[in-house]
Amino acid sequence: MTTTPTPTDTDAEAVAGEIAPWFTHDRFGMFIHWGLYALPARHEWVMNYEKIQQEEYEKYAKYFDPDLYDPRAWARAAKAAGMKYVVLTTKHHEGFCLWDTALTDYKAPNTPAGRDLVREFVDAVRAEGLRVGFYHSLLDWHHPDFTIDGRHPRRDDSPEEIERLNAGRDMATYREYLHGQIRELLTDYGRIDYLFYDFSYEYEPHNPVWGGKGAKDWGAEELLALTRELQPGIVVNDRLGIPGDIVTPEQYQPSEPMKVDGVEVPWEACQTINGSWGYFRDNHNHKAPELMIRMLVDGVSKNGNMLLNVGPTARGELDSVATEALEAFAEWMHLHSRSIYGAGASAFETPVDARYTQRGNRLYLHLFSWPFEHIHLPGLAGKVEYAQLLGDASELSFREIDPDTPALTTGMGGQPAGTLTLQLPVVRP
Ligand code: FHN
Repeated sequence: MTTTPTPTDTDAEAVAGEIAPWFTHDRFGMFIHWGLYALPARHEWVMNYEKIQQEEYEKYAKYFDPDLYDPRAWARAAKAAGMKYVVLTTKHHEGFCLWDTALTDYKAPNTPAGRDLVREFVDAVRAEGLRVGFYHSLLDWHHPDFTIDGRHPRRDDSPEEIERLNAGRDMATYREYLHGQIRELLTDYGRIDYLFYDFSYEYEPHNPVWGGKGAKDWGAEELLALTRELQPGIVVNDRLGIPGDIVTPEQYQPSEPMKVDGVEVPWEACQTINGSWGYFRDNHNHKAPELMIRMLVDGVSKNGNMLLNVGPTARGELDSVATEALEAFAEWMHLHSRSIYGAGASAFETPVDARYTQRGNRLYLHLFSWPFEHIHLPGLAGKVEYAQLLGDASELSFREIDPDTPALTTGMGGQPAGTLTLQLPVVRP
């Protein structure tokens, strides 16, 4: 049974040509990369990196038995961490489908999982009052009509062999498949709030085998029109090879608010915990939770969102690294979410090693290093009415040391360095 989301104050429909208000209000989402690649458990590109050929890779479908899959637990962990939307890979480049698609047998219901995993995901996310996003790979290394190019697992076959194989492949047929699956996903699962297409890559004319794929290969204009027709108000990313609603920097933080043709645009940085999107058992290179919290703050300070990825195991659970990160966010967001939701960049000059986020007349100063007794805030003289630590609302004294720079004495509040956030009601913007 598909439940529909409860309307919220940010549920206002997008004005034509503008992005749905919830996206720039909510700021923080969970990305989930889950598929057969969780079984080899060494990166979602393992089929490509190790050139595992189709016949061998398909064996993983026989052993995909996520007996501990509980998307409600995933959704609860996301909600507790302060995430407001959750984006699940319906199909990654491997071509394996998590939902009960009518267009291929390479799907979860035909594995020991034995059911439509997307249906349970959608119902669980909505039951927690969160918004639903689908990731959908434009690449498909399993589909017999997807032509071999420089990113295909068969890229190192001889040019003659590649030419022979591609002679029998028809991208027009693949486009029909791609559009047909999007029609299924945007028709059969109720309201979908966000679609993350992935990804277009450059043509490299000097090497026809390495030729990339872009808008014309996907039928991008038609696909985007179909997306908006089936889900009015949906947020669509920028990876079809034509402009979408948002820009999606990946695994980096932009240095300032993002612009396209000189005009500021909504953006979302997608980030991993350890450099791998899919579950990677032996990768212990994970970011410290404090660093990821700062990345969220940094993004909001530049009018951006953060989509933080987790890669569940093949049994369907989040691993301890993901759980530790989400618990750290839960603790921080419990006290600091007021400086994130509905907040964005401030026009005031930011002190060194700090970020401002501003929401209305509330200015939030996030200190990334502990100031010694004072911190000087340029441009705020005569503008600050009151200062307090956000975490415990305790008052902080401040005074104006010159016409332009009030200093704040920072009480040695109980906040660990790096999360000292002050709330400054700015009386005059
Ligand atoms: O190739 C994919 C990758 O596996 C992952 O899904 C990321 C997430 O944004 N997108 C592509 C790389 O840009």
